[in-house]
Amino acid sequence: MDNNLKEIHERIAEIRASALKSIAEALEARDLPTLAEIRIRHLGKKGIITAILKTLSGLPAEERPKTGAFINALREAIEHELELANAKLGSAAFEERLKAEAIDVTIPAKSGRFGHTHPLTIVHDEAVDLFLTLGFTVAEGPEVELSEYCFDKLNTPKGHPARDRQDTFYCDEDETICLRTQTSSVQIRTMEQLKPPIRIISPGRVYRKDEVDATHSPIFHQIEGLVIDKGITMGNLKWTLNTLMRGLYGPNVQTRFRPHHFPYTEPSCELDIQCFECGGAGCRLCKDEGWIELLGAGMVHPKVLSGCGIDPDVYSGFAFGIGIERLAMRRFGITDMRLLYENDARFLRQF
Ligand code: 2NM
Repeated sequence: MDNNLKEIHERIAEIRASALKSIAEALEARDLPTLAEIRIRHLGKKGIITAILKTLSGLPAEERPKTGAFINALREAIEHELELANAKLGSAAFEERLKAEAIDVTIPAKSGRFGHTHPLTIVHDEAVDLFLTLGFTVAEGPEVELSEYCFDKLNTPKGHPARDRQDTFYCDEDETICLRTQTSSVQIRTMEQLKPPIRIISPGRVYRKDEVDATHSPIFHQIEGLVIDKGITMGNLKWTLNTLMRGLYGPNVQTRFRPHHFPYTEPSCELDIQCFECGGAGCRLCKDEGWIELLGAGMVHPKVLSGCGIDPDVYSGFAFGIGIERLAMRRFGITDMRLLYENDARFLRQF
């Protein structure tokens, strides 16, 4: 029995010495995996400490508590040393990671490549903003529209050349539904729904059966405007459009109102501005005319008003339509409309 006791105590001393030596070596080698392995080998369920505890049963009863306390002290010593070593290595490893992953926030950033606003959108936004400051509201409507709203209610009855299959995309054989050829249909819908005073613009996409060339596209964009109230005159029309032109082309722009014809306005006119390239002398941009045609306008026809339930004896109003492509081309000196749709970044970057 004595022999047995002596053996166990020698074994405990051996384990203590070899465990502490391995821990010290692993710490020296900064070897975290080995520390983990030492922990399992000594303190694990099937580890050395558990095994030696089992041999307690071979001791006389009076020797067991004291020897058990020795083994527990050994367990605690190993645990303590392992924790110390882990803490030392752990914080050192953390410091190393911090150093390796440090970011120098004082290095200037690489500048990214930004996109920018399309020239059509630039002039669209400018024009819309100007109208908003004048108290207009934006109205929208469908692009697939009843022919009634595109033509009939705009004093353009069946048989009118504007309704020709050559010019308009119809969606059915009966020609009752079409792709809108102008956003006037939105003005009609608004007049039917709201009582005057009305002050709206309707920007949007419109469709014509045109072949693509330097100045035509089957899909293009428009801003139309409409003002209806008591006592509205051609004078209000001229002031509004002159104000728009100054906003778009600067305070010195010269305008010219020329008589024209539209079925839905009476009287009707077109608005030219004096060529900003040559000052009116004649050049390539204005095709030697000195003037550049920009938009159509007029006093809303009494038939159009009454067709929408507005009494033309009480109310009057003006309307106008501007092509956004034309506006952008004049504004930036672009001579081929197709460039606006090809989305070649080398072209678009210039604006
Ligand atoms: C234009 C030219 C002249 C116009 C007329 C109307 C409505 F609905 F009030 F009758 N809206 N837009 C109009 C007038 C459009 O585009 C060149």
